[in-house]
Amino acid sequence: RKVSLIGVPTDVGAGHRGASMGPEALRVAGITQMLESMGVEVYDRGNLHGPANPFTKPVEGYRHLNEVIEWNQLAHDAIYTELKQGHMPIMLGGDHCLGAGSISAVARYCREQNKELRIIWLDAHTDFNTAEITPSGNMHGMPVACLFGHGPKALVEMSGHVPTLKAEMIRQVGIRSVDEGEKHFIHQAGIQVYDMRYIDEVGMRHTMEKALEGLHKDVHLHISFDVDFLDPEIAPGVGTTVRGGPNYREAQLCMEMIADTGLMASLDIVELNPALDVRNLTATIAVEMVQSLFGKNTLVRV
Ligand code: DIR
Ligand code: MN
Ligand code: MN
Ligand code: MN
Repeated sequence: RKVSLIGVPTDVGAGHRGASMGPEALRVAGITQMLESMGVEVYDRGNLHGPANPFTKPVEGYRHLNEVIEWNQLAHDAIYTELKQGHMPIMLGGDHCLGAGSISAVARYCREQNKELRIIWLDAHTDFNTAEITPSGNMHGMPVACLFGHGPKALVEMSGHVPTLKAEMIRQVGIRSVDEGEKHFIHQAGIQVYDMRYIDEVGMRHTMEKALEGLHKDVHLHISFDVDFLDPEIAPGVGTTVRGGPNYREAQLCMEMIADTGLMASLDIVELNPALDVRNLTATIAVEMVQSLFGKNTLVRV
């Protein structure tokens, strides 16, 4: 397997500074060495270069709109290039606004290849805000809405096909913070959300069985891993912690069940914020989660 690492060092979509240091923290935590130990051929493409964070207030519901668009276009282009070469792209974010560009590239590729697309969105948040309903103006809370056709034209149209996603293409897991307007909007859109209450009641195993239902060999499985999916007790290094997330074992099981499908074809790791981390613990745990996504098992699997 050939994997390309693409660092996208920006925090223009977030409310806190620091996610721009995420790519290097993941490298320091040994992501390349870990992947190599799993038998993967790793091509680290280094970091993309885009506009600085002006750290200004939102304008008409969007903070840093132009910078967000520019970074997303860069991410889109880089990820699409890797997919065309037959490499599995791993985007090292960067805040989650980049999900719009990244998934636009994946959707564009899938359309060309006649592949079915399935996204597993691991997050404490649904990221389904728009300029009209956002409480913050932070665009890391908006990528899913953009992919469903609601948002700035440049992002909504980035995949070359509007809307980029339909409800049947995405499952959200680990959700425990949804803003008031977002709640109604996500319901309207018909997205399948496995929130923490669901996970509490039926367990991670059944949750992932449901989320991964209906896959087959012509599916491109994309994982959008917002590190704030994890409980803050094990992952403090994120801008927007929400208590009550999956613990270490639950998160590992989630990743292992994704690995068992053998279908993961692209991955985003976003929202890691080294400025808020403790001795790179969160980056280290994120790398351990990715190791499970690549099929690490305790025992020989028969
Ligand atoms: C919140 C936070 N829903 C917002 N969103 C985050 O500002 O839109 N998403 N942190 O990852
Ligand atoms: Mn997110
Ligand atoms: Mn989140
Ligand atoms: Mn966030």
